[in-house]
Amino acid sequence: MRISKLREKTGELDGFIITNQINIRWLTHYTGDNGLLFITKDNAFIFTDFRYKESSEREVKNAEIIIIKEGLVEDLKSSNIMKNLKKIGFESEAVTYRKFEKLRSLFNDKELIPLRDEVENLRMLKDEKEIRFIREAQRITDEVFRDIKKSLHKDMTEKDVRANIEFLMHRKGAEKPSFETICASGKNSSLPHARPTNKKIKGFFTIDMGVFFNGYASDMTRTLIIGEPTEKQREIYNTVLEAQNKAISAIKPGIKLKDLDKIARDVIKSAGYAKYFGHALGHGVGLEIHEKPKVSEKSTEVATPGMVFTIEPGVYIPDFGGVRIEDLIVVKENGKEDITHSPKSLQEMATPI
Ligand SMILES: [Mn+2]
Repeated sequence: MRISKLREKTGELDGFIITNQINIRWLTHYTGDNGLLFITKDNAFIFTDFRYKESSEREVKNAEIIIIKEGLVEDLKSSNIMKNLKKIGFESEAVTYRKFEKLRSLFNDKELIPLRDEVENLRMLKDEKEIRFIREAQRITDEVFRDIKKSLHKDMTEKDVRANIEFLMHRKGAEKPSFETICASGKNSSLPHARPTNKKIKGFFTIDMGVFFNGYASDMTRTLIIGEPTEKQREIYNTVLEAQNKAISAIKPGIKLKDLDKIARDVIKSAGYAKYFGHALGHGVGLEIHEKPKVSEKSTEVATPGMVFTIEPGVYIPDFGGVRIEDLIVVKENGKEDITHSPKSLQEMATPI
């Protein structure tokens, strides 16, 4: 059970206040957006308001639901659950300064201990069910991409394509996009996080998209080449693809994530494009679109079965255009599984319209 795993990690505490709503969801399946989870050595309590009374009673099996009268922290105090407890942890990144002051004044007889990433570190390793949801989110994403690629024509703008993508996401059973869909073509494609414009699609055309399914995200990028690819476009495209393929091939339990970043970066460097690849190689994906582990030069983690992360090298040349190719990888006991099935060879991305 997830809560017991957290207790094992934080054994010195008498209680732990969880206020990051995603962490509360992961620990208890509670999906409301106003809640406080308090975990003791033997019990767990969710403080929430009337709006989530019925839904939380349906969702949560491993914590007692307490409907608040005054406020999350005030009711935690008046519940007296904390009465004989001394060492209380809280999530330093999920408590505003104002809330912290309230905690400090209401619980001035306790030792309040700021903690970081305790739940996020556990969330890095997905169980079978979580991987199923991510795989399903990616399956929908692959289907959307397949249909979109067939539907492109020369009079479409970036915004037209974005609208069609998001329509299809919903039609195919997604909850919603997992982030703002990127459709960036021509010179716009040199901006890693470009916003879609009213310009007609041409040149490199980067589509970065994903959906939520049962709360879990997918994330994929493909770069199409509208019209006949030029020599320079071919060279850049194949460099990024080679960087991605090499990094993915190297994934297996035990490899350092920073080594994966280096493998991809070295390919791009030897092709002379090092300064045009300015972001990390990848990031974890789960209940959040960006979560631990980061796959970068600074990563400290090693690939471990159950991790799910992206591999997304890119080359972005200002005033020319850019290419990014992104797949979603699950680390497995015997290696890895690339759960992205959309094509990505240069031939298949060249789109004469
Ligand atoms: Mn990504």
